Amino acid sequence: MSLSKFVVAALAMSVSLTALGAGAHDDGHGQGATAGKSGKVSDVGRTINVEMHDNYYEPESIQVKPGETLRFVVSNKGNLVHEFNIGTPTMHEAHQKEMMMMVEHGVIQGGKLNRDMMEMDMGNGHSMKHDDPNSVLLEPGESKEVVWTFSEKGSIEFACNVPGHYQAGMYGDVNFE
Ligand SMILES: [Cu+2]
Repeated sequence: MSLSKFVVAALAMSVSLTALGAGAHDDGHGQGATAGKSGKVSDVGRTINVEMHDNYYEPESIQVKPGETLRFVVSNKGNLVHEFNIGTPTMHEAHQKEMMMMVEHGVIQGGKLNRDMMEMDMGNGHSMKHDDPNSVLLEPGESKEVVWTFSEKGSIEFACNVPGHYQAGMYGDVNFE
């Protein structure tokens, strides 16, 4: 599909998406079931500052207790768009396909994000909004918070699913005490 056709289709679809409301995507329960859930600010016990560089995180791993709620203050110190996403390896793999689409549609362009386009629907009921509670997607110089309650012990990583970044080593382990 050409870009102009995509835009027209996306505009048409966004009307119906708005009518449905964003509720279906807000809670993230479906995919967050094994990684934890969106946390309450009042439950935050610790704050962890995470720096994103090209292409690695600082710190490279974190230590948590099962059920602990953390506030992550995530800053992009690199020159490229980066993501901080908490999930299982399977979740990250699935998300990498979505991120590939975002690059193909010009939503992610190296160091820039097209936020207008992120509002649009891709034609399959998903938007490229990227507003799941377990992740933030940031341009260079941006900073945002994620408040997350971890579940029981599991195989959980924080990762950047911008195409090529995970493969370049941009992920870190969540180690349970
Ligand atoms: Cu990245």
